[in-house]
Amino acid sequence: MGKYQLIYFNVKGRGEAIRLLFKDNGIAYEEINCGENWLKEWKPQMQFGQVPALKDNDFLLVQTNAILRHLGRKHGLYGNNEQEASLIDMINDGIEDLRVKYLTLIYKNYENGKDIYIAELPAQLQPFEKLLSENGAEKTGCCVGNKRSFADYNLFDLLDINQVLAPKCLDDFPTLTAYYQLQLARPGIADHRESESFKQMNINGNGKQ
Ligand code: 0HH
Repeated sequence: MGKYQLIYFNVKGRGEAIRLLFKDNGIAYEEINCGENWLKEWKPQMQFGQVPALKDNDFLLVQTNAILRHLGRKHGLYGNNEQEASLIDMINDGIEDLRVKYLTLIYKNYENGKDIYIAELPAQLQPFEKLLSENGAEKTGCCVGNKRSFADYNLFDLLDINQVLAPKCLDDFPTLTAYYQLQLARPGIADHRESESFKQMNINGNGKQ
C-alpha cells in the first residue's frame, strides 16, 4: 500500500478529523497544500470542485465524510457489526449537521450570529450527551460499541472547535467532558496537538474561530 495523500488547504477545517484518524492509528500520509494555484491546478481535478481530497494510490476521493468512511472501512474503524456501522453513520451525520451550522456561522454570520449560536449550542450538544452516555463513552472513549471509529475523530474535532468558540460549552455535559478528555489523553492525538503544524494552523480559512 502506498502512502495516502491528503489534499487540503493549510487550515484545520474539514481536514482535521482525517488528520487525527491518521495520526492516532499510526497511518502514514503526506499532506499536500492545495492553497497555491487552487483555482487553476487543483479545483478542476476535484469531482465537486472542493477539498479535502484523499489520494489512495490512483483513487481520488472527495467529500469529508466519504473519506472518513473509506478510511474507517479499510482500517477497522467502522464498528463490530452492521448495526454498529449504522449507528456510527447516524452519529457522523449528526456531527455533520452541527458542523454545517458552525461553518455557516464562521463564514457567513460571525458577528451577528455568534451569541445566538452559543445560546443554542447546549440544545445541539444534548443529543450527543445522551447517545454517548447510553453507550458508556465516558469510560470507553467510543461513541458506539467498544471499538473506536472514524466518528470518534470527527466528534472530537467538533467538540474541540466548539470549545474554542464557547469555552464553557461542555460544562453541563459530564459524558461529553469525560469523552473529550479521553480523546485528548490518547498519545497519537496528544502528539499531534503538540506539533508545530497543529499549533500554527488556523481552524478556519478566514481566521475566525
Ligand atoms: N461537502 C464538502 C465536504 O464535506 C464541502 C467541502 C468544502 O466546503 O468535503 N470545501 C472547501 C474548503 S473547506 C473548498 O474546497 C473550508 C476551508 C477554506 C479554507 C480557505 C483557504 C485557506 C487559506 C489558508 N473551498 C474551495 C472552493 O469551493 O473553491
